[in-house]
Amino acid sequence: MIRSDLTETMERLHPGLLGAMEPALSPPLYDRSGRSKVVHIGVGAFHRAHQAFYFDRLLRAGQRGWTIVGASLRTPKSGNQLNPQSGLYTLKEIDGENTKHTVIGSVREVIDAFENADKLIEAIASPSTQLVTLTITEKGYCLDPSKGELNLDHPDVRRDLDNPKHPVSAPGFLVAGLAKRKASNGPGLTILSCDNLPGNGELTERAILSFAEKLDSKLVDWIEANVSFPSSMVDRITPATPPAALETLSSEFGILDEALVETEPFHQWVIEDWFAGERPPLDQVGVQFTDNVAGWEKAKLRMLNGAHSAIAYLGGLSELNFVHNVVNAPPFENYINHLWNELETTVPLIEGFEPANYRRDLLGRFSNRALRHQIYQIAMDGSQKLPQRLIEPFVERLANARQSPAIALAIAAWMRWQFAQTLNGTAYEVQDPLASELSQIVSYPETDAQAIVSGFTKTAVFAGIGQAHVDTFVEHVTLALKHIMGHPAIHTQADIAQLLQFRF
Ligand code: CS2
Repeated sequence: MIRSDLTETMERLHPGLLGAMEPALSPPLYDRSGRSKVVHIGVGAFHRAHQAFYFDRLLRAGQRGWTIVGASLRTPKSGNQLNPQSGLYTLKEIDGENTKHTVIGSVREVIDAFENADKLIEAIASPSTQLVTLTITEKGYCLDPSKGELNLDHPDVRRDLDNPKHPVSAPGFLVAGLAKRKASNGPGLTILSCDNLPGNGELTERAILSFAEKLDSKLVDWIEANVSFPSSMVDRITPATPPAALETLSSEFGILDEALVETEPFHQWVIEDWFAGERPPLDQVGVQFTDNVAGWEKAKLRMLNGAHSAIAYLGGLSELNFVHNVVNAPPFENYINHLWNELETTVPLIEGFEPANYRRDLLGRFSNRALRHQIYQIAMDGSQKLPQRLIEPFVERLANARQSPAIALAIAAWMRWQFAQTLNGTAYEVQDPLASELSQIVSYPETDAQAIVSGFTKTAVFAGIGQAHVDTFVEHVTLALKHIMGHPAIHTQADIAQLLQFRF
């Protein structure tokens, strides 16, 4: 909540302030008018720190039209933050004492698609739209997480297939927009997923085509001929904005910005070079276009996100609360290095990717204490994240006769997380689309680690393991889960060291 005296006394950020704005806020002084070439679904903190930041750079470099019409599918929150500010917001890059402010101008407006579905469908169909970008989180694709295919039994998908003109899901909106674009003989379009899923372009394409197939085979042909789905690797650590950050900005600059986002200085975007619409010249502002994005995706999903999830569950069970607390605890630094030794063997060779430097930089990024990145935020939706981050590398190593105690410990920690109680007995809520199914598994007799692990392996989360490896998987993860379940409360660094001291 923002303090009410601020909302009453401070002037809300709006375009009229830009002309006289302090240079320290780097106001966007370019032309924001005209039709937008980009539609973006999911205008949360990550989009504002990443894609919208790159498009702002492009506009500052003099490229016209690459403004963004945003849309939110579920809640009016981002529209309420951004629309009264005509889409303007401050991006604050922070690391230690260093801070850099930029008022971003690339977002023009946010459509509340829950209330106004037609407006988003029209924006996708509009001939001026060249690119639709997505940050809808892993669960927004309505996939079966183990198969990577559209889950036709997903309640939102079923609802949208019965009601294709009034969708609620992202696949439903995309297909409705494409159907309208086809009906008006619109030009080609690029749909670019920016979520942390491997082969995110291919997954999106398959999901859209299988949705469209249920409605109209001619639409499938049109999509195949006119729409491209490049994969992309996106990276920038961006926590949810704490309310205190709004107060700091108000006291420093005298403006109220309800859409403020704090992020780290680092940013990276690698995009597969496959565009059906006009290609934004993002290479001018640091984006890498490539024919082979898969290697980069794997490297980032396993080394960064895999370590993030391990930090979240093991650190969460130890009540360390923030990522920087976890990596600054010496036993954890040691554990993360073991984890990376294991994960690194599953990352392909990529030109420009130096594992040793990448690991060093990651440790530096994780220890950014100014970011105050809550591990609870990373722990959310684990059922959608674990397969690509930790389970696949574990199984790939098993196939090469390699054991992975550090990965096993992280997977077991995720299972222990479903108990909804830390090792010290503090209760929390597990936020996950499968939370209720998962909570039934941990209500097995609590002492029976093997029954719990076997129960989990029967869920969709673990369906990718394959018959050949399931027994070894259960055996190894059971040992790790027993180790965690037998662990006493955490009071000291020595307790943490003991928790992380796990070998087969
Ligand atoms: C994190 C990511 O919340 C999570 O699951 O691992 O959001 C991570 O911070 C980003 O992928 C960094 O680019």
